[in-house]
Amino acid sequence: RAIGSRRTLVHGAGLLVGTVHQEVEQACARFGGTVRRQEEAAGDICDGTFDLVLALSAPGRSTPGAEAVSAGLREEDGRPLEAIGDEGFVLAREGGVTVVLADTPAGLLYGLFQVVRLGESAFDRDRAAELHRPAVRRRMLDHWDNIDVHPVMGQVERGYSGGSIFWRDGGPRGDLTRVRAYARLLSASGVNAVAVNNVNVHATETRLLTDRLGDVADLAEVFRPYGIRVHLSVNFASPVVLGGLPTADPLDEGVRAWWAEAAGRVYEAIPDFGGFVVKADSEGQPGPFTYGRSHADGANMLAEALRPFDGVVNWRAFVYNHQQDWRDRSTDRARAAFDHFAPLDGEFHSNVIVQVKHGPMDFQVREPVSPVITAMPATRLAVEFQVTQEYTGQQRHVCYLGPMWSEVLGFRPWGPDAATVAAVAAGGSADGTAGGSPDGTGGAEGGGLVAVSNVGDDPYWTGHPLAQANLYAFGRLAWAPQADPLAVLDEWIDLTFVPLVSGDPEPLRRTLHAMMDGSWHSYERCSAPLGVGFMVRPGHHYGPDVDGYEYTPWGTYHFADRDGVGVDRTRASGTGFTGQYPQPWSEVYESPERCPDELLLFFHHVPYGHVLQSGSTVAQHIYDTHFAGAEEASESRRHWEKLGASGLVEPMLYARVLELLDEQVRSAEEWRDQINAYFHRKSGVPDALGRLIP
Ligand code: GCW
Repeated sequence: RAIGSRRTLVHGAGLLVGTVHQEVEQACARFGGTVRRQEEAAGDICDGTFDLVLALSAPGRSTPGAEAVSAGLREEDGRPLEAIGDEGFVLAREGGVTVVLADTPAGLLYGLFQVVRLGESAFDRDRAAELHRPAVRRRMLDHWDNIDVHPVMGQVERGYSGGSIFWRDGGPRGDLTRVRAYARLLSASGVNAVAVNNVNVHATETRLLTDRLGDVADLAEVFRPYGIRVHLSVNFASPVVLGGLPTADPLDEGVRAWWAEAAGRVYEAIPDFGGFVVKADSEGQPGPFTYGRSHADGANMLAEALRPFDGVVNWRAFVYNHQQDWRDRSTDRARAAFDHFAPLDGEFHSNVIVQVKHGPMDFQVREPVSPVITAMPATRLAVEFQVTQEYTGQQRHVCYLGPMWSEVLGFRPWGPDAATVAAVAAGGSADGTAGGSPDGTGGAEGGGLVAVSNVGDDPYWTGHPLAQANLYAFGRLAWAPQADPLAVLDEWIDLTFVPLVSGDPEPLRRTLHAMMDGSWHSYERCSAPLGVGFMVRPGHHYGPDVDGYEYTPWGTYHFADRDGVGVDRTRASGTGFTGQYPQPWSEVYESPERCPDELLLFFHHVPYGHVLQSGSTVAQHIYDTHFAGAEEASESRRHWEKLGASGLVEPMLYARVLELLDEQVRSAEEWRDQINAYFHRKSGVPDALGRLIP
């Protein structure tokens, strides 16, 4: 409404400027304002004819009034601002006009969305001028969507929001209206790249590279006006599977020529194609190991095919032995990514991005930061998060993940005065933070942030309506990793709910904060304790099964016995994983006294009576947190019920969330009873408060 009720000028040429114009036009159609489009500069843009001016100031072309807008702004180091930069924008008040100025059309679009976020306050008389730039250049969502419905994984692997929004019945969805709305949603949150198919590339999906390429081009067409580039997950064995070659050996000339030609065809169909995503030699996917080649050989071969077109390869570091002998205590899955990739630092081409999961295991509710992030200063690294809640409640539990990602992004793996994880992902980014090395300088260009999407064809997009906040938070934190995740949540509440509420939105805002602010910690209290991870039902990964993975080949163990629990990953007596960290963390994690409580069982096997830094013992901590976790689920449900009585939320939405909260309460009690009973029986330690443990 803030925009749609005003007089707006959109100034500049190009596809994305057209999108800005269209957005404003649609808002005006609803709220009675006016919009004018001007391709070339004419007259002073701040002369008062308009309330809002969105102007492109391409270098070499002067926009009257533009100098005044950016004149007062300086770079962080005090120099006068010379360029706003790709995707950035200036937001200022000048002569009673709100002005958004950008060097590129994408910047203008992001500026428009910022005005939408601010609402009326974008028109406050004495707003100071602000410069906005994304900290991270590539902000990408990966879809684990299959075209066909997979017999075990369904259509969307680890998807909890219905079917794919891209694919249906073995082909593309004819109607891409929803994809268009999705593109708009992503762009408004700051995302600028999307991979449209699962990293486990099955038979039909392999063909997206060749005879089904047109389907990808159709999607790219829809994403393009929102500044989003499309990427494709490819099958490393494509030359064999699609090309009929006898080998997919990355050093084979025929194979290299095949990929070069395939890449050429992709760019003919999609000139702004982003690049390939590859899961190789992982969980059964083909890869260079088959031919005795390294992951650098494999990634570089694809990088060379993409190089003439400026494409990138997102090569995943999620490589480990999933057929491990559980009796062998020396193999440690946590070590695998580092062991495979750290020795290859410096060998990857500059258009290879090594994509590292944020933790060394697999998107658990609590993990330390992956040491790979510290180990490859000469490699472009991307850090990967999981928006889809595979291990964090599967969009049946409320679990706002913004605080977790924010903690990871702000973590300083080289100690308190050194670079953050965000700086590594950002690299030599627009805001001047360079990562990849302890002092935050001199590292390779950053590879960005990537997350697995939680979106499907569900009417609420994300299954659980409140899980939308995670999608939004990923985009916003990728743009500004230092942002306060609770302020981001507040933005999401404002944009999503407040427009629907007639009357005072405060009770709604308070309720959602009460339910969501601490929900990540609450889920942590419900599930596997003290960083030990897993304890989920094998296969689908929902609900408790303490020993579900204990005697399996997957490498995810807790080693609980009658005396204690946890994985000894020390150098002194365990797998030596702590040695993959630089100082000070290699020392901190090595010591059971100094290791943070929440990661104790990730790094140490300790007796049940071990006293935590909190003063509690391991056994008592397990009981207390699980009683608390279940109670918090009930409390969350009570908050929502109260809101229902107030009539502030629409009945369908209210009912959907209530139904999910019923399940959350049931599931949290199941976790409480199984985890507590298991450790009570194993340890024989009584609960200090004498509560009933089944
Ligand atoms: O977390 C695991 C999931 C797999 C997934 C894999 C990966 C796409 O259980 O379903 O496969 O990670 O990240 O490749």
